[in-house]
Amino acid sequence: MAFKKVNGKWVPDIPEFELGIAFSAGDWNQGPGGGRFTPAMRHELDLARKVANLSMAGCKFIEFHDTEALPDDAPKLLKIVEDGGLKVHMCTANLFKRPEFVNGNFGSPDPKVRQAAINYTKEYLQVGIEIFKANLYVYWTGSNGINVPFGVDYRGAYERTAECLAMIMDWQINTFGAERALPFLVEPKPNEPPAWSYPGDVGEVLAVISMLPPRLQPFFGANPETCHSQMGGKRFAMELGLAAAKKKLWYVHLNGGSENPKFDEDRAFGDINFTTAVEIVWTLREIGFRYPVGLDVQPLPGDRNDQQVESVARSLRNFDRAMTVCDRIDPKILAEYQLDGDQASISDYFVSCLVNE
Ligand code: GLT
Ligand code: MN
Repeated sequence: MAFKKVNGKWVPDIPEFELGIAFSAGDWNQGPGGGRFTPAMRHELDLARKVANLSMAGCKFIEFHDTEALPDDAPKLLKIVEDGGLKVHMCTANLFKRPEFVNGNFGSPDPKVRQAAINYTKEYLQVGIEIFKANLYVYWTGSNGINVPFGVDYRGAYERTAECLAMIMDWQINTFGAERALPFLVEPKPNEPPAWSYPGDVGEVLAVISMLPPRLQPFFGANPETCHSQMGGKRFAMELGLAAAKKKLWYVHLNGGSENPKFDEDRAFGDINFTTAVEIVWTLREIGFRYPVGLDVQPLPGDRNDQQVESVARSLRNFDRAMTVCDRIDPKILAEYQLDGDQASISDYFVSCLVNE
C-alpha cells in the first residue's frame, strides 16, 4: 500500500520509523568519481558489494535510476538487494543523461520530448510498484531548464510540467489503483546541469502541485535536498519547514555543502557545516518526520577504493552526533527565547549545547 484513506483523504502510506533508525542511499552514491575537471579515482563496484557496503554503513534501503537498474534486470537486481539485507525505498527514471532531454523534459516545448519523459517515468513507476515494491518515486528535475535567456516560454514551461505530472498520475491511479500508486515526489534544484532549472525550490514545487487538478494533488510531495537548497541561497531547514507546513515532506536527501555552493558538492551530511546539520536534525524532530531519511552524498574526490561508502557512513555518524546535540537542547528554553525574540540568547544557548558546556 502506498496510499491510505484517512478521514476521507488520501495520505501516503510510507513505512515509519523512529528518526535516526532508517536510512537510504543511492546506487550512484558509490563509484569511480571523475568529471570534466577531475580524474576517476576508484573502481566501479558491483551491486552486491555496494549493498554490503551500505548495509555495513547502517542503511536499510537503496535507491535506483532506471539507467542503473534497467527494467529488464530489475528482478535479478532486487534479489541481490534482498540477499544483502536491504530493500528498495525509491526509484526514479533518468531524465537528464539521455540525449533527447538535453534541453528539458516535462517542460519541453517539443511534444515528442515530453512523451518520451512520460514513457520512461511510467515504465519505471511500474517497475517500482510491481518488482521493487518501492515506497516512493522521485522526479529530480534534472535537465528541465534553460541555458540561455529566451531558452523557453516561461509560463508554458511550468504549465507543461504540471500537465505531464497530471497525465502520469492519472495513468498510475487508473492502472494500479490509488492504494498501490507510488507517492510522486518532486526534487527541486535551482541550476545544474542547466543554468536555470525548474521547479527550483520547495516553493516552486508547491506552486506546480497547486496547478494540478485537486483530485491529483494528494498524490504529490516534495523531496528537498540540502545542497540544492543551499545552491539557491535557501536555508535548508526553512525549506523543510515550508514543505512540512503543506504536509508535503515525505522524503529528504541530506548531504553537506558550503553555504552558497556554485555546484552540487554532495559532501557527507555534517561535513563543512555541522551547525547546519544540527539545525536540520532538530527541525526534522520538531516536524515529527518519521519516514526513512535519504543520503545523497558522493565520495570525496580522493577517497580510495576501500572508502567508497565512507561519505554515507560518516553521514550516519554525523546524524547520530547531531541527535546527541539535539538531546541537549531543551525545547522549552528555546521556545521561551523565541517567544521573547531573544536571538542573542538563542545563539549563545545553541553553542553551549553544541560544545556541551
Ligand atoms: C543526481 C542528483 C540527485 C538526485 C538523483 C536522483 S540523481 O545525483 O544530483 O540530487 O537526487 O535523480
Ligand atoms: Mn538528490
